[in-house]
Amino acid sequence: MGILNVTPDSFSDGNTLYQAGQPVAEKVLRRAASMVEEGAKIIDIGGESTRPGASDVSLQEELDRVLPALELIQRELDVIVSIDSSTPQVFTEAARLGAGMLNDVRALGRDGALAAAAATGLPVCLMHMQGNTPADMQLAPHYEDIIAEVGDFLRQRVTACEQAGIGRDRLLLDPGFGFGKTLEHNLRLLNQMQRLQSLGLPLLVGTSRKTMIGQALDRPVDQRLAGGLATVVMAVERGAKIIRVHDVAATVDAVRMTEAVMMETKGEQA
Ligand code: 9MG
Repeated sequence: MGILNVTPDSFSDGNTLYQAGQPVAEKVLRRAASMVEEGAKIIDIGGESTRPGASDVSLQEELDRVLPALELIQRELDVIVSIDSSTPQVFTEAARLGAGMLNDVRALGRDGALAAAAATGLPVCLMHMQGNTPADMQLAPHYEDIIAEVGDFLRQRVTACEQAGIGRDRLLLDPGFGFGKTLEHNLRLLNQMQRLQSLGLPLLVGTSRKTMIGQALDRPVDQRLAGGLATVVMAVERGAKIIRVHDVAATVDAVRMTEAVMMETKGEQA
């Protein structure tokens, strides 16, 4: 899954895709096309910054950022478009324009989100975040057993989805690296992520260029690729099925190599 941020304040890839209140069409298309060429099967378009401390975006602004980019990519490229949003009206409009998936860092927790997502008929990724919003999530994250607590939260959200008419066959789960978690929490979460496989749903993971890599290696955001690839290898080995990244080509190689080694082990046992 390649990341396409159409926000003025993306923490990791600058603001090059968005100027003067609207996505810059040629840049959006060029970035999306190059990620597809490099092997991305899904493009995740986001119009709300979810970095720690980011402020809210209005509904109209989010629609103005996301929908033109979605329409353009739908028209020009053969790829599944995921919509990174927590906003019911964005779900509805994006589904109408042909989006293939919803990716919600608030796990459909906003008012009306469960019903709106259910009505789209689309697959949904439910992500764990401690704290209610990106604005407050890093204030004082605390866990007794992070894997158990992330697992409990995701299990509850799956139940809420099922009650709202979103079947398990439409759900993916994400432990939410960096969302209400310290470095130690993120390291423990990655180290023991295989325990989340017991939830019985596909796992999606996003660590690309995140602060956890910067903190562990003391690297600025533009020097986190090697650290990020290490986390990708570990996540795939622990059961991740979709990896959300900025650097698609390098990640595809890392995933393919990891899978080649994993398949060899399976062959030996057969
Ligand atoms: C939007 N967004 C930013 N980070 C993310 C992550 O780790 N997972 C998912 N699903 N979405 C994310």
